[in-house]
Amino acid sequence: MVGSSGPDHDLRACASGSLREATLCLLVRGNPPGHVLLGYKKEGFGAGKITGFGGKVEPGETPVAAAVRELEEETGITVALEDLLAVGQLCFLFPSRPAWSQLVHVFLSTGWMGVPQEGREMRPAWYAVDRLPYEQMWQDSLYWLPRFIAGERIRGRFVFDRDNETVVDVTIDAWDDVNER
Ligand code: 6OG
Repeated sequence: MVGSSGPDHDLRACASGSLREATLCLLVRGNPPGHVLLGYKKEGFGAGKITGFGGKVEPGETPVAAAVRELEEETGITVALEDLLAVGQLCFLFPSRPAWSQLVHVFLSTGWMGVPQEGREMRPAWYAVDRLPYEQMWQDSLYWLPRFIAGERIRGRFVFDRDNETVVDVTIDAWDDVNER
C-alpha cells in the first residue's frame, strides 16, 4: 500500500486547503423552523437531485460573498451579507472521482428579500422540515440537514464509495470557528 493514496490521504485533504471550495445556503422560514427552501438541480453537478443553493467560490471571493451571489443567481432572492449565518463546513470526498471532492461552506438565513423564482439551473420549492425529500437528495444530507435546521453548528466529513453515491464514512464534530467569514 502506498502511503500517499487511499483514505488517509483523502481525509487530510479536508484540512489542507487543497480542495475546491463551494457554498451551500439554506433559507429557513418560521420560528421554530417550519420550512426550508431547497432546489431541484436541473443541470451541472448533482443534476436531478434536490439540494441547497450554492456553487463554487471564485478566486478572490469570500465564501459569504459567493453564497450571496449564488443565491441570487439560482433563486432571484437577495440576502444581505450580515443576514447569512456561517453554520458549518462539509467536506465531501470522492476517492474514485477526486475532481468531485469539495469543501462546502454552509450558511443559513432567516431573512431575505424577494420570492424564489425558477432559473436555468434550479427549481426552488419550500419543504416542511418534517417532510424533507431525502430520497431525492445526496445521501449525506440526512446526516447534516436536520442538524443545521435545528440550529446546530457542525463540521462534517463524508467519504463516498466507488459508486460515487453511497456514503461509506461519516465524521461530524461541533464547529466552533466563528471567524469563517
Ligand atoms: P456547483 O458545482 O454546481 O455547486 N454540493 C453538495 N451537496 C451535497 N449535499 N452533497 C455533496 O456531495 C455535494 N457536493 C457539492 C455544493 C455544487 C453545489 O452542490 C453542493 C454547492 O451548493 C455529495 O457550482
